[in-house]
Amino acid sequence: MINERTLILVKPDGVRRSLIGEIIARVEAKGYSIVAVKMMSADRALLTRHYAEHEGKPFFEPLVEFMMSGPIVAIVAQGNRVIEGFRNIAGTTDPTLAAAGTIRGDLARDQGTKVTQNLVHGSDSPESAAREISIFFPELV
Ligand code: IDP
Ligand code: MG
Repeated sequence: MINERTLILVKPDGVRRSLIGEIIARVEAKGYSIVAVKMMSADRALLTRHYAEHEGKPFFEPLVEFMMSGPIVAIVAQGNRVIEGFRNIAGTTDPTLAAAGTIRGDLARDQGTKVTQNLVHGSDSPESAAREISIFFPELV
């Protein structure tokens, strides 16, 4: 889909480390369009909706606590195959194993915490993207 959209989050570790610009720059340099940006503090209710698929997993509560530990930046990016493309430039979940050249591979490492701190979230399918964009940007839907 030419106008495919994805939800990107700069997680609290990315904001704390002043990597908002670096992360947005990588998305733009790849050629995707930024169509919405919002800095916000996510509450438990919003994060429980966003991470519904992970409820019950051992890292769920640490994940919610981490995501509430500071402001985040929610971004909608657009372009042909942006969902797959952003996941590729973000790198794999574990930053120790994420390939060099990716956001997680270049800029994150294992911090020894219960939840993996890996700077960014990116939607993993068209269904997830639509659901997640409606959670963070109800005004866009
Ligand atoms: P993703 O962000 O690469 O899509 P998911 O499996 O959707 O990875 O997990 C959501 C987030 O939960 C991850 O980005 C990471 O912060 C955290 N997480 C995932 N799996 C683990 C784990 O096994 N241990 C600790 N934290 C995890
Ligand atoms: Mg995921």
